[in-house]
Amino acid sequence: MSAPTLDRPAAPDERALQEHFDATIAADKRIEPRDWMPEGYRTGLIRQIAQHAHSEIIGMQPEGDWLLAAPSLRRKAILLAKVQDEAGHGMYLYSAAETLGADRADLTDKLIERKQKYSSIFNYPTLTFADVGVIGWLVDGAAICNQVPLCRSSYGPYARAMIRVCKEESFHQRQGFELLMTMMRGTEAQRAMVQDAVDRWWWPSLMMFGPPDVDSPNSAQSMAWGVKRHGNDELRQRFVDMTVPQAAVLGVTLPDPELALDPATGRYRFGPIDWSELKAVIAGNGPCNDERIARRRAARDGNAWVTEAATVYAAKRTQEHAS
Ligand code: BYC
Repeated sequence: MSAPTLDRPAAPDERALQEHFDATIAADKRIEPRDWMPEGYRTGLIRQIAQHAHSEIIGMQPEGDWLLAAPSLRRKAILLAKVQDEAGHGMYLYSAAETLGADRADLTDKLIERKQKYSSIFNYPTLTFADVGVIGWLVDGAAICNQVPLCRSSYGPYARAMIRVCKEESFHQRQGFELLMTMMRGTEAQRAMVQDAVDRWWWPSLMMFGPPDVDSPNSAQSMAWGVKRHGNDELRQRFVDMTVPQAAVLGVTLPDPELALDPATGRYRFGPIDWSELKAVIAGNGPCNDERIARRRAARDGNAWVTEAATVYAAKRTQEHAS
């Protein structure tokens, strides 16, 4: 019998690492933070997760605008819980980005300097309380369609964060639907308010899913790596198919004369989307882009002393433990 060797195995070369990564993806297993991963996978994930985290944090603003004007204590408590949930989602997502080596403060700076994006949907104003209901119903509904498949994303921390996020988004969608149903059973003026909000949010909600697949530079690679599980068009279609029957139950009209069930496919055909609007909003020229970023900047700068105090305190505690 030969003596066991004390030599450590040679570090696997880049090709072996790549093969192991490819096999993990092919077997539909998870990549975890300590695993080797191609640089493009890491930076692509940081890009998407940061964009997602920023969307949650900026997404607190349009609904947060109604916290002081909610029509009852019950509505205020529900809205407060929802807005706090969005903050929580942002925190899980920034934590997931940190497992890839990103720095949270740096990501916030990139958002404020407009070097990273957040969802176009949050650049529209919330003009009436019906907008709160429509955001819950349509925007959270779109988020569910988009994010449920992300629970199976190939990157472990992102997929696990999505499980909790999706559970909370389901509550958000139902509270939106319930609010709208209550308003639809109310006065003529309330029904008109709901219809007006639906008219304004419908098309932007469809744009949340991103450009059509043919114009989506990231989709193919992202799907090959199992980060995204479906293309933008398929998820948008799922959202339309889910939402049209719900609109009928609510008694609202979706603002698209071309919306019609295709008997051959059982799916709804819809009219053309104005992609120039999405491009303009992503480029920073939506109705509320400047306001959203200005508020986020004010929050970062105004609260810098808290971060500074916490950092000094943490350093002092570490020093005390070490001595
Ligand atoms: N808005 O190649 P593509 C929420 C960008 S929060 C802005 O298709 P990808 C909620 C895209 O980033 C919901 N930008 O990209 C919170 C890319 O630019 P970069 C947020 C958009 O990544 C509070 C470029 O256009 N959800 O639910 O394959 C209250 C080309 O696009 C948009 C997520 O973030 C857009 N609509 O696909 C209530 C979900 N669309 O990054 C609710 C996670 C595209 O190359 N993210 N862009 O500079 C995703 O699933 C994907 O990132 C997207 C885009 C489907 C959004």
